[in-house]
Amino acid sequence: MGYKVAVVGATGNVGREMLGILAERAFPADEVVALASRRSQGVEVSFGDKTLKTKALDTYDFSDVDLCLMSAGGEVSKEWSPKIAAQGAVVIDNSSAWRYDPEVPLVVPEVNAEAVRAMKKGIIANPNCSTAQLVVALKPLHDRATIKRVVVATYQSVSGAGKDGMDELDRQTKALYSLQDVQEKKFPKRIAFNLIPHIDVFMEDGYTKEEWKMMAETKKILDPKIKLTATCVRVPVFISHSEAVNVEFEKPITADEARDILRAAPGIVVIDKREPGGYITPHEAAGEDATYISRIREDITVENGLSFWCVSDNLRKGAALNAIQIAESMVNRGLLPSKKKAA
Ligand code: 11C
Repeated sequence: MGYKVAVVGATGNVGREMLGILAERAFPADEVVALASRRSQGVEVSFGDKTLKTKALDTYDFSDVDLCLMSAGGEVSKEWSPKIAAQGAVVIDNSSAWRYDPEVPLVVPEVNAEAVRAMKKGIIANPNCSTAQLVVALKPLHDRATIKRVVVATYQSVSGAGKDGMDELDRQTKALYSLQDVQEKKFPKRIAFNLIPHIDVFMEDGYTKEEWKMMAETKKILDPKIKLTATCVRVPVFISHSEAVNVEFEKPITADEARDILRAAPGIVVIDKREPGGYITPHEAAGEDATYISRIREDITVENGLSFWCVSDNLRKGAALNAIQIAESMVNRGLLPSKKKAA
């Protein structure tokens, strides 16, 4: 007997991806329901080879739902996650609403799957997409050589900003090719044939919130002692975030050792030939599950340092896939109760 699963935000980029991945990985669900705001009620979404009609979140009865995958933004999550959890469903939330709450585990299964056991509110948080792929890459290196400091520059695709972000890159690119005026709506500057060193709001210290999230979330998921500084940049790529990562370790580690460790680590594919094309690009990572690592080399300016390139599909490992992997890891550990089974 399987689970009843609700996907909230089912018409968005990540919600659609969640439905696709639930079907693709044959998650043990007897029933999957697609939910969204009243505005999207009746919109049809794909679930494997089936089509689901989206129902309205605010009138839905969650009393027989076991698992709720939320991807409807922070405000909706703040209001609805506690209400849904109070009806006995485990909520895995993709927004930033609960990530920094000490009673809410923030989980990337390859790194801290056991953290789900500390769930107190019935809510588990999924990290920001740029953090998820980074901690998958850092974890096995940290276990081996203990990370002191990370310096990361991101190259983040427009799908991180939702469907509106993708539409804006598409619209501006077409406008430029047909010699029309380019209009900026979603992003503060032109994104087509350009890049923007600003994601999310500015904070008082000059970092952006996206940069702050990478620091705070890496500490919570991996190790609070790790120092991290980030520069987050939006680039004219539709899907997959890329990161140039520099790491300083306490203990010595060579590039060859790091390559072997990363090759053996869960969720990682190393593509690292020191020749033209011997590395991964965002275009190739789109639609894939892995976190790809390339360009692994020793940093010649510090004693124990490495630099590498890290790419992953932000809608999959950075969001929908990670949420479903959390649920799967709970199922495998007997930590996701089924209401039907209990009845
Ligand atoms: C972006 N990383 O690329 C963001 C999107 O906190 O879940 C995800 C924001 C978040 O714009």
